[in-house]
Amino acid sequence: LPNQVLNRTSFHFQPQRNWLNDPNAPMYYKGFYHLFYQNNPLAPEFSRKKMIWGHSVSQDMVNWIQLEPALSPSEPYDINSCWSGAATILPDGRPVILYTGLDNNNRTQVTVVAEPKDVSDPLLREWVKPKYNPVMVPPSNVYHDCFRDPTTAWQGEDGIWRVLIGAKVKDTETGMAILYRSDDFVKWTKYPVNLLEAEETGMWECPDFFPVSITGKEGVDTSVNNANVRHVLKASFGGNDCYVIGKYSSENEEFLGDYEFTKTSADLRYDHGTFYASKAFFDSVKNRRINWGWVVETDSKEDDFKKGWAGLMTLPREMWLDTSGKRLIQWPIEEINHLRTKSVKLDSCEIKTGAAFEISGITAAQADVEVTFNLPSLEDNPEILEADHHVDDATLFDRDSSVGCVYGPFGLLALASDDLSEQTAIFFKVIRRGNGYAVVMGSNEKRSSLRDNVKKSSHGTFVDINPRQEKISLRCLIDHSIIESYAAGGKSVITSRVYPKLAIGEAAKLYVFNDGTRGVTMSSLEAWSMRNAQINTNTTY
Ligand code: DQQ
Repeated sequence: LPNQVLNRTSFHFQPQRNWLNDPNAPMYYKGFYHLFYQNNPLAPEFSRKKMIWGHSVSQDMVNWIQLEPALSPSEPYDINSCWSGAATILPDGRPVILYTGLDNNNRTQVTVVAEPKDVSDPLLREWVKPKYNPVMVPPSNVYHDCFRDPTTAWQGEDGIWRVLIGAKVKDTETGMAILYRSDDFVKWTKYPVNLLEAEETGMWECPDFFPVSITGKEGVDTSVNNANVRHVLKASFGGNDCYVIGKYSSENEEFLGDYEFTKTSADLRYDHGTFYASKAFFDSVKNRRINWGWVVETDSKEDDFKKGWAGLMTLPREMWLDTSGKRLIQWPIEEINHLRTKSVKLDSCEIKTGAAFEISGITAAQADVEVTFNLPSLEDNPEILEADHHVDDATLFDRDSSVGCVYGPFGLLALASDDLSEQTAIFFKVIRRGNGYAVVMGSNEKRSSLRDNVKKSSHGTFVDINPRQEKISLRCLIDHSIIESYAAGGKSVITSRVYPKLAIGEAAKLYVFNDGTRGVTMSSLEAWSMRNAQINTNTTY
């Protein structure tokens, strides 16, 4: 088998063949979870001519059955593609989709309603487009190709429906979420004031808007608004999914964010790696909010044609507000743990400076790893690297630029070959900042593959914990060519897409390493082999 084929994942959502991008309209309906997605069914590349909605169903969000496409171009208003959108469950339980049609007039982006043909079918196999479509067209201050991606709609206390559309103001770089309102889900009127906008951020794609509880992990349905919730507005721009937490009032039609988008690393991000165009939904079965994100390939188009497929979803992530109220926490849904099989467990031990020791006994190419570290003697040490204006983010977040800094880089080497010529380091560094210490997390792809023509980035971020008081925890889900890394119980997340040439199948290894000049304590490590999930293998049509 060509190496590229061996990079296929075993428990991440993807179609059997060809192209996937954005998740669309995730929902739960009559016993099934539904996931729709942007799909070119004819080739492993984005189609500039015709994109459709792929559709799969599942009872656990781990194993999936592929159904026939849900939406395909058929009408003058969507003849050139069915782009992203979302589902809303109406008060009587019927689901309805709002999506982006690319019309027959210069591919103008319009908003289209689709309804299930038969609401008694739990699989929702057939969707119809009512005669009154399209229901929204770009307003005069927006170009025809900057108006798309309707959110899940919500009802205010007045019973009126609201929805957001991602857009950009003509001839500027001001991105915005335009608010539309409707009494009947048919006739939609633009509200004169945007729910949110920000200069210099460019086109906002795939906005999302939902409440989060301030009292616990439980999710809340999209129309809920009271003193116990705050709201999250997410927009995809500049290659990242950025979010603002704030207070929303439907009465004043106002969202007061705690800060503003800047299109810099100051923005809060769902994920600091390869991740885009995510979409969240409320799971009424387990009372939780779940987010799906798209992970693009970072190899070449030629490689994608050799593989015959391109694009995956992250694992579905439960999302809730951190007790600080300052950020969201994300964690793979508990159902993923059912794939755990053979495990290894290590007792607390010291990871000496320069060490790299192998964690054997599991399938390292397909694994779930949980590890915690602590720094026994983190005293006031002037030798510890200081984050001042001399150290920019690129240096700070790069593994190699600080080999030998006192604490770190230490962490895991995933998808590594036995000679370590291939390895993806997921690591921490502890640095001095202000009067205290800060923890940096990174995922370094520079040595991830001996192959050329694949992108090898260094991703990084700060982790919001105090290393003097808290252990530094990391969970990595490794699946052949993707590594999802969750630090501090999901406070910071980095997804890496890597394409090893040697570290494939049985030859892939996992190591714990420490390149700092001081030892660190690994207080616990548990790792599991992961079973294959059944993902879209049995097509029913
Ligand atoms: N992808 C869709 C658009 C959306 C973009 C087209 C984001 O609707 O804005 O496939 O990745």
